[in-house]
Amino acid sequence: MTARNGDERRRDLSGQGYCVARDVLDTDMLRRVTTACDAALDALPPEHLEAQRSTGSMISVYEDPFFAELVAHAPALRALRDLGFDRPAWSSGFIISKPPGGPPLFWHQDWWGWESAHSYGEAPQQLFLMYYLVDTTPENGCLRVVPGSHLRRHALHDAVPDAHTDALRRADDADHAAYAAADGEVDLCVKAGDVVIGDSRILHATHPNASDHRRTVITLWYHPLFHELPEPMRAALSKPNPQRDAWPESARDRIAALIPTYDGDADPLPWNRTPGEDLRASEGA
Ligand SMILES: O=C(O)CCC(=O)C(=O)O
Repeated sequence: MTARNGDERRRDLSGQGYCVARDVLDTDMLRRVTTACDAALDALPPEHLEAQRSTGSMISVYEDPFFAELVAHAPALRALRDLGFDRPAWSSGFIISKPPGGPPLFWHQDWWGWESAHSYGEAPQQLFLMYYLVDTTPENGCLRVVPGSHLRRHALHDAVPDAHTDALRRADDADHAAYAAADGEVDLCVKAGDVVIGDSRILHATHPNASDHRRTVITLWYHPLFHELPEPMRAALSKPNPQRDAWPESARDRIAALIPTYDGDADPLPWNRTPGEDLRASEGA
């Protein structure tokens, strides 16, 4: 994929649901992030990977305050600013590592706010920043996406209404539609240190990892227009966070400007990860 300028990336994100910012991690930061991830992965009990065979590991970045540095990484915040988002908030993140021989990740989307009419409009509620620590290819488990599926219904929305089930995580049935080729899918191969920025509503999956090496990604969840979100959504995102509170002060200070806060009295939006009928197949359909 050739490098895209800021305007093109903005158009890619709103129309296709994703864009790529190049070289967001320099060699030193890439090495430090890889060291932190490898330490967390090497400490995992085997049961963890068995329960998450399709995903690979699922380790919260709150487990290591080092990741505050990545959350507040200036080049990443610049990439968001270039997209028009200069007041992002950040809520969570995970180290997701597909071991050699790992099966494909199931098709899914990650947004949980489908109870709100806001989730059916163009503005993004939540973005992922996915940092791959090795160059990705279809052979080692690169990301697959269905462009435009953040705004338009796709057959997968009905075939796999909520993919986050234990059976799909374990990859019990390799022939399930959740792992199959999908209409309109594209491979998203990137270089180590690039970041894929995507709308949390986009349908995405991965290829299996047929290489001899770990394929690790860190997914961080930002809310690019937090201050414009409906109050119940802001209330849900601003709930107390004991894991974050347990970070040392230096780590909390680093991310202080990114902490979602809401001081109104709206009830938090209920969690619903299944898009309703208002997600239409195409405009006017
Ligand atoms: O493992 C990957 O490449 C994708 C991870 C993913 O789907 C996610 O973080 O939502």
